Amino acid sequence: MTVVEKLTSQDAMALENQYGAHNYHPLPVVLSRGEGVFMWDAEGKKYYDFLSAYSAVNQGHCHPRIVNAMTEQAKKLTLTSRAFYNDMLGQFERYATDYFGFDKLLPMNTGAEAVETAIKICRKWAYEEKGIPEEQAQIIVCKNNFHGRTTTIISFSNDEDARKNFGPYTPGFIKIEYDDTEALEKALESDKNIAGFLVEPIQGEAGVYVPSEGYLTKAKALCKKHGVLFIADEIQTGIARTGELLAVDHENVKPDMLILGKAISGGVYPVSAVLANDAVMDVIKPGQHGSTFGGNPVAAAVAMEALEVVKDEKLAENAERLGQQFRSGLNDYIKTSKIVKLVRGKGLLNAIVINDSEESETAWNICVALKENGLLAKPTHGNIIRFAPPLVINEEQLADCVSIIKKTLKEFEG
Ligand code: IF1
Repeated sequence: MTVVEKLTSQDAMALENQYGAHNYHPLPVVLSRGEGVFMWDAEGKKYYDFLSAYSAVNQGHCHPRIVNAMTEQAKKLTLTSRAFYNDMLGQFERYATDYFGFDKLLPMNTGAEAVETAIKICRKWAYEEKGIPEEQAQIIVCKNNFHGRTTTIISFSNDEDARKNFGPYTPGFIKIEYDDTEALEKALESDKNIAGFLVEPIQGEAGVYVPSEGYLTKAKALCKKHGVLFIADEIQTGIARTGELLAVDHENVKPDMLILGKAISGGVYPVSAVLANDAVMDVIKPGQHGSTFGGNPVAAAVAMEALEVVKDEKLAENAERLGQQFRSGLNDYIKTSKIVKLVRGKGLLNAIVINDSEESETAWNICVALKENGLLAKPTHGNIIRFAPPLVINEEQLADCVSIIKKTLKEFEG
């Protein structure tokens, strides 16, 4: 007997409120179906998805090829653990290392797990290859970073909501200003125990901060000069989101370690990975790292198909072209707007900044009104609204969404 029942939106929200931890404050909408750029709520109302599960659904909701890859593999073999080999993981590792241009891949499940994995590899490399004294490794991170929610990762966050009362915190991190190569150079010169520099090529959660042209190039060069690993967290900016396969590709920068998650599986299944060349990845020996589900056959099948879809459907090119169309449409509106200060972003990772204080409810209220008008988005910090539709969106749908956004913003122009 199935325990799943058809719920009204009200019932579904009441159940979550009563039986679920209150670790989120969702927009008051209950979704029950997704297809491509659309989602439908429990009453059948249709919405454009302009969040894409924070860029995990780049290939569009329930992409038939990716869902099929999952269901076919799930009928054969779902999980072996890494105590034994399986016939899918090696194929995924070969496929993905060729796809992104690295020697090796370490498979995990969530983004935070992959970030933690990269931190562990970086530290181990520092002790065993660079000769930094044990327990002394330092990793440089940027202020206003978002790399996940584990205890170590929030240890180097400066977002009080993310870190307050979760101590004691993991040491070994140095915070510098984002998009500031002088600050990076100063930190690299100030401490001989620097192991790595962990950075988001665009700071997503902070409010889609696109760094200056050349920042990544200069940062990589400084890391190379000081024998420090350049670690790119492309969990949100990767997989074609910003108009290139990776955000670092806009500057042709090759990280020493690449961290992927979210859309590597098209949002169908939790898959994440760290990629690096042998000189770095080979510091990890049997028994030193792993996870129950990391590298499972379903994850392997799903990720290969999800990445193949990105290429076949030219999603990076689509994101580049439609991102230009989106920003031009919004910039046209901003010329005469009192409430929207600017639009910024790359590809189809964009955000508008509302001309109000961080504490104001305006951005939230605009998102509630957008929902009423059939488009789902959510504010990041306070007065910034992120717009990130699935990359399969077409010109006509994008134009329709720009009209919805303009129409809704007009309701708040006073
Ligand atoms: C939530 C934010 C985005 C990420 C980057 C690592 C991770 C994320 C650059 C960790 C995850 C998610 C987490 C999700 C909401 C979303 C988010 F608002 F939290 F900050 F996208 F900006 N690196 N970001 O963006 O990956 O462990 O979640 O798989 O926590 O609600 P994860």
